[in-house]
Amino acid sequence: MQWNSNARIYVAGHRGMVGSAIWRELQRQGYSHVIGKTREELNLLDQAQVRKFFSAERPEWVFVAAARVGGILANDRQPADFIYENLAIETNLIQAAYETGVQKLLFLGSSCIYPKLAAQPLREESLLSGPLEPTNEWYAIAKIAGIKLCQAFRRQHGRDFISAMPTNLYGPNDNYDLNTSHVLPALIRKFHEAKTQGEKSVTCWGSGKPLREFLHTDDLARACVFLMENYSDEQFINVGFGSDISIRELAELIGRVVGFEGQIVWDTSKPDGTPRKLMDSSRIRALGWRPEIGLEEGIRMAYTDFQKLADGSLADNSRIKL
Ligand code: GFB
Repeated sequence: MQWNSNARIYVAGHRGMVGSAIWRELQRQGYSHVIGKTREELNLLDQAQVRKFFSAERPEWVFVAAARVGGILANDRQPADFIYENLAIETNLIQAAYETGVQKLLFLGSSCIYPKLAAQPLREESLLSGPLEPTNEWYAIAKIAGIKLCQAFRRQHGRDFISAMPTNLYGPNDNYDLNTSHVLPALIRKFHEAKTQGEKSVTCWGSGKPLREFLHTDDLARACVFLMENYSDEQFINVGFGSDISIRELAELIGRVVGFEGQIVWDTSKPDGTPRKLMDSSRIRALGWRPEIGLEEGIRMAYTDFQKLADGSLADNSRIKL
């Protein structure tokens, strides 16, 4: 069921990896009135600015794709930034959406909200059933609070605010800064630079044993628009790919795609994090959504994007920290 195609739709975080994918999907589906604000135009940490923006623009749909995100090391090293900024962004957006009568809001969390050792695949019911993964509990608690905010505004005020929990993501506009990025973009960059610089080996973090599930952001964007058009429930909903891969196999796959033939070395002084976080996505699959981009195909697409950044042929690569 498509919403009216000229609904006023605000995508918070529209220039990030997830927000830009949602933006492209909305345009693909013919939504013509999509609003985005850069950090310079609207500081989402400033409640007064957010209230002023919502009062002026009066969006009818809101996608909360803005967040302070990062890989395992960034989360572990900057706990205050990850918990404070994500709490501030989500409380400012959700409160302003309530105050200005936004008709529907989709909040995006992450698979790290689940307990470190929860039964796999991760079902939504396992939320808060055990201790979190220490390296990202700060981000996880902020995202759990976001889910609860949406549920509370539905219970107390009848607002149609929903939440989706994506698995590990990758795609265009990803972050390639090796200190703050997630594993997939980090390894694309590491293997590319090792190949172009004739290095003999690439160093990856941890043991390589953890398993991770990866979903391309174009598939997530299709799920987000699908949920906005078709889902209205207090229950938050997992959005996963459906299978996972060890970090070691991922490194070997990315090495093959990039064409690096040297050695892979494992730096076990770096944390492994959660041993596994494969999501049970049967709820959204039962509604009719399916991922369409396989991992190898997606990695090839991501590598092509990275090469455009690396050789500077992408006009605006200021947003990607290389
Ligand atoms: O993607 P990643 O940083 O985050 O790490 P998580 C995934 C696994 O890849 C870990 C290993 O076991 C890392 O040790 N790894 C190997 C690497 N080489 C590298 C490398 O060069 N860079 C990085 N980054 N990892 C995140 C959470 O957990 O998942 C976030 O910290 C968020 O909050 C995100 O929830 C979805 O998958 O472990």
